[in-house]
Amino acid sequence: MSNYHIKHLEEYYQVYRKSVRNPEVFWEEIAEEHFVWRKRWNKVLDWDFSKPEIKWFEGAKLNITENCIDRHLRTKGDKTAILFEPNDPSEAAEHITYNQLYKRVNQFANVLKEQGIKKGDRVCIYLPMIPELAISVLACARIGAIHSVVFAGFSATALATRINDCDCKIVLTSDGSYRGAKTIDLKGIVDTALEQCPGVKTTLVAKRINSDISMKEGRDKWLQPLLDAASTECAPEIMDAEDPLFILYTSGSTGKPKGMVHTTGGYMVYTAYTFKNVFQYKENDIYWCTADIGWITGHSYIVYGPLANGATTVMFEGVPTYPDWGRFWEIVEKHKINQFYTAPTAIRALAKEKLDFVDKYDLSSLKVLGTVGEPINEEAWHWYNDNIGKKKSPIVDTWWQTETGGIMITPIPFATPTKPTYATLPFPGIQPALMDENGQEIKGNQVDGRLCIKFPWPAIARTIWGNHKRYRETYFSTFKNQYFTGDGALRDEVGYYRITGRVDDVIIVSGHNLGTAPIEDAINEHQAVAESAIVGFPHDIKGNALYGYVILKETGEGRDHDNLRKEINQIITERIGAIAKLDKIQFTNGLPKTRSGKIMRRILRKIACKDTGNLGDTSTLLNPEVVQEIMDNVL
Ligand code: 7RM
Repeated sequence: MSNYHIKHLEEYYQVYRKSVRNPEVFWEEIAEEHFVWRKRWNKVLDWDFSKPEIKWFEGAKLNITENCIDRHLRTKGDKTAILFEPNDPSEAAEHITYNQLYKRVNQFANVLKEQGIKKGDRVCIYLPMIPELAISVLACARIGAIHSVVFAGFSATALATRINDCDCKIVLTSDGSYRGAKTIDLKGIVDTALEQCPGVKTTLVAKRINSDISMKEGRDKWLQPLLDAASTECAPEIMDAEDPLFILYTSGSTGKPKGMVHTTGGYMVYTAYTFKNVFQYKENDIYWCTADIGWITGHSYIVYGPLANGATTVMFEGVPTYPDWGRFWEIVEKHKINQFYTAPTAIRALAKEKLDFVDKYDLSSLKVLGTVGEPINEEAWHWYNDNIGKKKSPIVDTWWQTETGGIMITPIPFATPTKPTYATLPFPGIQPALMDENGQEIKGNQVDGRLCIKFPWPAIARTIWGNHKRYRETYFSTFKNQYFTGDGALRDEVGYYRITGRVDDVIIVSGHNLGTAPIEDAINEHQAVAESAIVGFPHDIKGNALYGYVILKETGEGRDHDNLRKEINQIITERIGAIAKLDKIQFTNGLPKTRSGKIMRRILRKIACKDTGNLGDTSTLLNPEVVQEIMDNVL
């Protein structure tokens, strides 16, 4: 018998030991007992981190939507699969049952087929948090097309880069979206993006805000009439376990975004198993993850993990501030939410507001609270624990990444005693290692180092789309035979992990990963800018905010600095998105550089953080005099 559902600490340790002693037997039992396969695998695991090559359940055949939908119909066809809560609280929530989801996914799948989409084709999805988003994701999976969801807050340029990188044939979008009191012209953004995307022949447009948009003859088609005409039956495409399921882009510290490729069988097993245990989901529970499906958290823990367990998963279209700061808690009361999963940045923002916004609502349905996306500070942890969980709902601080596909280090609620700011223990099957600068593993407890994973798990991304070399170099070459996460961590006296943050040039702002290089590239496009460098500095709500040091060309001299700041942020918004805007921009005559010409970000970071007591080793600096100038003018 597999230990699909872990209920207490001793059981966790038993299961964990088994997962390390014999990973193949461990994962095989879970895969066998809890999923439907059209054909069994020949081999559970084949791997080599030096190539790197990782294959789980090789030879197995399946369709993930059969596991997420079809198999539940007999026993829970009338259960709500997706509970859609609109932006406007006065608009009725929509309960989509498993029976209805089956029909709507099949219709959408048939529409995609009619548009010429086949197994292996890439489909770009640029939709707001409306049911069509989840349904189109599943429709792609139904026919074996590879979905590439692009978060609908990204700009036209960012969208075009992602469309072109993986040669999407089609874009699924909407006439617009609601975001609190605002509407956003998504279709206009798509139109701009597609000027640079010759490969896209078709767009399907969902109606959401009923705006008057222009439709390009021969390319743009309204979605609804096509759906209405389509059959509600669509046989699932039978996929190999290692066939790609989706591509999802994540920022790197350099270069363009990386299209992480996730495959079918292992991803399904891992996201389902983690969902069940991390949220202790029981039949009839209502589960809500506030993320957007445009991020990995939404893929794994709004769509695939919950649906593979036959759960009810809430999709929220709006924002935490609309119509007021009580919206999250109003929804918790209204739908009697049992598991609530959000990000530290949201918690910090909510904690700044009056407690009245919380206390007005009955939160007694809550059983488990989750957080993800960045380290949660002690203060936010206690606010969440005291005011939302009323000290009775365990907080699961879940550490994981786009690349890991699923939750890696986390408490198991009611089993693992929690500790503020600690993600605690590795999930079964996960073998973390802390490494020192010389590439040696640091054993024992009360130590800190760079966080690596020694052994594959079923949901690890298999490659970067079109660039396997970059995959190897980014994740498998810093430490021999280890997957390197890019994070630093410490391990306390009982073996609990605390993630301390990125050790590379990725900055996490409000839970969004931002690489410094693409932002600097955008700034440098301004005709008055000669050079720039970005660092993070602590911010009450966002966790980190961005600080930019900018050197102007002669053409920029004497210009109005405030105006330049606006223009720089405007370029960033156009090239990347508003999430990458700089909070502070300091104009300077130079940047501290090493002799080999590398900007010493370490120093810039300390200055931006007002932590200049000890700047560390500056002996390799080519131009030490600029440091003082920068310090004198810090914002
Ligand atoms: C799921 C997600 C990944 C990066 C990761 C960390 C940071 C995520 C936590 C966290 C501390 C956490 N995917 N991170 N969760 N840091 N505690 N519980 O966020 O690809 O967008 O980001 O986020 O630095 O490497 S992601």
